[in-house]
Parts: sequence; C-alpha cells; structure tokens
Amino acid sequence: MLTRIDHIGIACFDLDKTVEFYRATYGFEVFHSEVNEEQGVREAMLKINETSDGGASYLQLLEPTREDSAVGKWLAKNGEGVHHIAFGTADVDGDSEAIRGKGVRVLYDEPRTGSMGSRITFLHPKDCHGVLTELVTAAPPAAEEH
Ligand code: CMX
Ligand code: CO
Repeated sequence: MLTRIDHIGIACFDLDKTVEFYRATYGFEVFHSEVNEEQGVREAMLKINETSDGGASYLQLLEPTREDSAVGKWLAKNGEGVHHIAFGTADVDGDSEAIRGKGVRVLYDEPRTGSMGSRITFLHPKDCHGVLTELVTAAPPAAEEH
C-alpha cells in the first residue's frame, strides 16, 4: 500500500547552487547527500516533514553525473524542473508487482538501491499520464549497537 509522498525529484544543473536556493529561500537544510553511480546522479535529500506511517517526505535534488543518464537526458531536453514523484510503501516488491499486473510498465525486474539504502523502482511515464513515478521502501532503521 502506498502511504505517503516519499519525495519529489527535481533535476538541476548545479546541485550546490540549487541546495543554496532551497536553504536561503525556505530554510530547508540537507538531511543527506550521496552519489548514486547506477542512477547517474549526485543528490541531496531535504527533509520536509515526518509522516504518520513512521516515514518522511523529502525533496530530492538531482544533478546528473553523466550526460547519458536519465536525469542528464531529461535536463538536456527540458531544462531544470520536476523530474519525478515518489510514493512510499512498506512493500515495493508487492506493490510494483500488483501495479505491473494492471498493465503499467515497471522499469526494473527487481527493485534497485536508492537514497539512504532504500529499495526503488520506477513506472514508465508514458503509462502514468506523463509522470515518471517511483516507488520507494525505506531502509529499515540501523540495528542498535550493543
Ligand atoms: N517525466 C516524464 N516523461 C519523461 C521523463 C520524465 N522524467 N523522462 C522521459 N520522459 C518521456 C520523454 O519526454 C519521451 O517522450 P516523447 O517520446 O513523447 O518525447 C519518452 O519519455 C522517452 O524519453 P527518452 O528521453 O527517450 O528517455 P528514455 O526512454 O531513454 O528514458 C525513462 C526514459 C523513464 C525510461 C528513464 O528516464 C528512466 O529509466 N528513468 C528511471 C530512472 C531515473 O529516472 N533515475 C534518476 C532518479 C534516481 C532517483 O530518484 O533516485
Ligand atoms: Co527519486
């Protein structure tokens, strides 16, 4: 079951400048940043709010690490802007299979690694009224050190 907006993915040419815009304009701070080579992005997650399912909602600012990546191609064609939306679920495997069964193309056979150790997959934008849609299961909280 999809229980929250996990994040909105925003493509930008310059991650540092875009992070600074969100900080100076709204006061949002970087919660986490990483490079995901498989996805071809350098990214910053800005936490907006906690959610009632124990998760949270973020803005995901994305700068491509290479021109032939999904975000690099999209930026070259469209310029900066909203690239995708992501719904949070406790069960990305089950939900993506159920959605595949409804005739929507799920881009990956198995979920891949997303921000902060999450597991992610994508639905084809042409099957979702023009919206690239991501499904995310957050990593479980790290086991307590003893
Ligand atoms: N939103 C809406 N439509 C999009 C889109 C997007 N983000 N990206 C591409 N499209 C549209 C294009 O406009 C194009 O439409 P037309 O044929 O009408 O021109 C069509 O989809 C095909 O686009 P393309 O430029 O030829 O690109 P590809 O088919 O090679 O790739 C997609 C499109 C969705 C398969 C690819 O972007 C993908 O695999 N995305 C998932 C991975 C991803 O986005 N990773 C980055 C984020 C990582 C993260 O969130 O952690
Ligand atoms: Co995303």
